Amino acid sequence: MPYALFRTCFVGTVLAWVTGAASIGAGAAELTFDFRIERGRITESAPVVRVKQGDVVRLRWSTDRPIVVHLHGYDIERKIEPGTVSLMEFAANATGRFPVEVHGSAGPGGHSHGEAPLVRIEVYP
Ligand SMILES: [Cu+2]
Repeated sequence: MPYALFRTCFVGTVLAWVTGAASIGAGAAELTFDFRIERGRITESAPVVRVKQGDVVRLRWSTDRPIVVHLHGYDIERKIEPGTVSLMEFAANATGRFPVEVHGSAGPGGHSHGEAPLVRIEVYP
């Protein structure tokens, strides 16, 4: 499955880069947010995560059923399984508003989305 292999390589690169940024840590905060997904929705209504550019952001996901979530812009995808916590970690170097969406099971590389994003990440300069 070439697409999956590409994903794995890409995520490995990003994580190594985040670790480097965190060790420099010039005033950047490290922020962790926990989200619980039930029936494909976040249990709170459309949360917005607001961070500053350069912050190291960790999103921790749990779910009541298998689901794939995708952080647009930063292009981080995670498959989340019930009974585990999946981590998305990134340095918020790009400013703007980035939706996290649920991916449909349209096969590798498929890109179908639900109606509204689960969460919006807002990165301010
Ligand atoms: Cu997507």
